[in-house]
Amino acid sequence: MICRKIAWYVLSGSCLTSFICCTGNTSKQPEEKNAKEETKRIDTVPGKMVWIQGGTFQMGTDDPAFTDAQPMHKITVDGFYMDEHEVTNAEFESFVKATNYKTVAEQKLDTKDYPGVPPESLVPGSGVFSPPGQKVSLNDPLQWWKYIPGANWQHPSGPNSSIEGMYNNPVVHISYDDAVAYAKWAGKRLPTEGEWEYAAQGGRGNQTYYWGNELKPNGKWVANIYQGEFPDKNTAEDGYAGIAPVKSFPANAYGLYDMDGNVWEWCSDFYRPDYYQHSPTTNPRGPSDSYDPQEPGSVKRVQRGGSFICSDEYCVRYKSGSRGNGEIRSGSNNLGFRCVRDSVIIKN
Ligand SMILES: [Ca+2]
Ligand SMILES: [Ca+2]
Repeated sequence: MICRKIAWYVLSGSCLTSFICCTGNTSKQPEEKNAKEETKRIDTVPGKMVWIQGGTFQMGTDDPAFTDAQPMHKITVDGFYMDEHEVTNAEFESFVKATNYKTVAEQKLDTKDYPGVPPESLVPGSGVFSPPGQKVSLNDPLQWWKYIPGANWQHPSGPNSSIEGMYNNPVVHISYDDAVAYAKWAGKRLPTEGEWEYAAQGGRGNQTYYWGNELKPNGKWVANIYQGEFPDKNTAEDGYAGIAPVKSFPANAYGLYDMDGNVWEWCSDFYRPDYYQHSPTTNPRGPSDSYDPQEPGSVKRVQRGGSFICSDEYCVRYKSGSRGNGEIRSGSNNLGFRCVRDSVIIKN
């Protein structure tokens, strides 16, 4: 996932030394007061959320390409509600209208975070996937990632773009901090990495892809990923060269859409590549802080599921069990989120 530090790298002319491939439901639970003291679980499903029954599963992968997702280990998660799809532009707009919230991509960059960069160059913006138009080395992400001043959730490709007609698309250019702010407003939270993977498996167990072991079951693409030669020849065989409206592809057995592909999704866990070697077996919530040896100075959280620019050629992290990560104040036009909510026990 692109790091907002791309701004520093681009603006300062430095090389990017590492690079990870790579309705706001405001309705409150009823608080009816009844003379009868009775405790019961709310079994009604909140709008656009599905109940994920808790259980035990194998987390991680044996794929040697994903050393930070090893070893495979058995964990148990409690049940929870999960948004059936990625948070959309329409949902995020409801949040912004209600709160006047400004995302990180819309805020001025702090000079102390970007040493050596002239203050006049520190303009709000975000990373945008910008295919170079010719074949390039896959070792240099700056060939296809550009820091675009004025790019943010309302202007996904830059200041001259808008979300008009794209209200059912997942919101993008969302940093971790932005996602947490939305979740709090909606009375929800971000999923833990364990919850996310359990939900993505949809009861299938650990397979190559969350949808199964075949890349194209029955000859059909079942997620919005990248087809063609990366990054300059996107054949869009799945119907979408960029982001797809949510629910454009089939749901998994739990009724969840686009867990694989479309846009990356934030999880609440701090990122550490060795966490699976000692994580708890019940409701793991991630390490107490983050450490990524590739970017040791950055505070990072986990991201999951890959995006519309993931393929077997580049950013293979849409595969089952694989992990992504990102700096918490960074966003890009392939990064969004979805929320979860605990079951609620109330007294009537
Ligand atoms: Ca696609
Ligand atoms: Ca997704």
